[in-house]
Amino acid sequence: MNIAAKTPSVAAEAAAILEKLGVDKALYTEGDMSSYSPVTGEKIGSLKTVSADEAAKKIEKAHVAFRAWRLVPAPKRGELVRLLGEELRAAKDDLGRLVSIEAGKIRSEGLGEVQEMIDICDFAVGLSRQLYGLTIATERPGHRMMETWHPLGVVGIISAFNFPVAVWSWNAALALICGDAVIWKPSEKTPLTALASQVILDRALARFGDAPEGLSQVLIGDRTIGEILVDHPKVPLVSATGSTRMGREVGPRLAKRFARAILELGGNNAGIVCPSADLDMALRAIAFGAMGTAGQRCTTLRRLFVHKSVYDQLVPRLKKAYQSVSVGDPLHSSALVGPLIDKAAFDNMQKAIAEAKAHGGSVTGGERIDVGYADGYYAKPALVEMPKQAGPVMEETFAPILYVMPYNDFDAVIDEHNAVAAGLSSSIFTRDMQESERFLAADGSDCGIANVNIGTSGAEIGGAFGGEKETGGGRESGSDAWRAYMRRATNTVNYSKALPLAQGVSFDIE
Ligand code: UN1
Repeated sequence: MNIAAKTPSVAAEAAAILEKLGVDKALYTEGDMSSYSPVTGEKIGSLKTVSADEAAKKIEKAHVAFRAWRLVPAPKRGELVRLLGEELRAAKDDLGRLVSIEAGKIRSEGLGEVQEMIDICDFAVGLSRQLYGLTIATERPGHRMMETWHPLGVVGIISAFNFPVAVWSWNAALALICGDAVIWKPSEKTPLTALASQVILDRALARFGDAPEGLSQVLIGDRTIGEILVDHPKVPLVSATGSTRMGREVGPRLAKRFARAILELGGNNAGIVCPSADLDMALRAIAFGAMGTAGQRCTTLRRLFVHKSVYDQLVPRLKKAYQSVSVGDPLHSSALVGPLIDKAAFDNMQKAIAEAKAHGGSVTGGERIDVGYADGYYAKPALVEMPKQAGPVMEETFAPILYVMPYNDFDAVIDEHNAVAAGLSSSIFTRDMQESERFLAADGSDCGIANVNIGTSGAEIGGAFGGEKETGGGRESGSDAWRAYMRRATNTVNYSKALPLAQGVSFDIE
């Protein structure tokens, strides 16, 4: 079922939301950088960009803010993030709607993204009283050894269009409780949600009272502005989300000046459906993982290995789900699949499908859907049955294409699962604990996220988020990801009256 749109003028709605949230109108009406809604293709903003000089000045200002903020006790810094969580709760509907307008997410996913922001705020508030260091046994009498975690500096955040605000909040909430200042370069495709998030944080800052000015700032601009952030000596950590190609440029530049990187790059995530799998459950998880967010999550399911014994039971049902899934305007319909971000994304999808056909693939779906907007790029999600893993299956195409392949042997399928360059998320559907445990073991999935009987996408914020190999190796969000935002000092204190040296070394001067 394809759902036609009724109401246009997304631009007017975006402007109304921005005004309600309190974003300065000049910032998005008087500039020279255009932003568009993927829902209709309409222009929704003319953004003021920063010059290279202004960007550098903002970074200097953030550094001054950091020097003050690092002295505020961590639980008090947590209070700011608690207020941010409150403000986000109050703004959830508006910001969620703006995410839908600017990134094309369906309503529940737009709201889900803001919920993810609220969740990380709650997590960070608790963490603000738990920035623990260890006390370590020393080999010397009358000594104490311990670790202290100190604020790091200005944290640069480069985010992608597909999670335009949640990924910022994972980084910002942690950085702020860790005593850091943050500077954010959002995707050029989603600058309005960034401006909105900044005013929401500004409201929390106003309520907080005496936080230093410039603690959180946004840099609107193109990649040259991102480069200033990456190269600036007063930015000791850059957390960048985007393509592996972007990471290949950012990583070495940061390494050159010994800055830290948290890189969250491509994913080519796979699932394995074993003979004992609950197929009803697998079907639902696969459908959300592969078609949800129009296939535009880093964690989207892109490869599916199905055991030969259940292939003919599962794959026809999956095809039916692909044929019947509703694709449409996410703002004015209840469609489950919204638009691709732009024409380039649609063209890439078509290119991958053509390559898959050339490699023997048999395609269900994939065609453009007319929802009534010439400049909106809607596509039916594609399910491609492949004889084997080859050609485009080895690459991440940021679109709803699921490659399905049969398998016979469990050891061999684990090897195939791990044969791609990326290593973000993975899942197995089985009721056989030997298979599930093997998948999670050292010789199982090589990804940063490995799941059993749930899909590859939709991770909770409480776990560390990120992946291996060409995914970049960074970890954000939950668990102990906070450590990347602080510097560790090892302290040894001598409270004795002697000076024993470690390793029994003697060095007796006269
Ligand atoms: C991303 O696509 O960059 O696990 C992040 C998920 C979301 C985050 C995805 N919580 O799908």
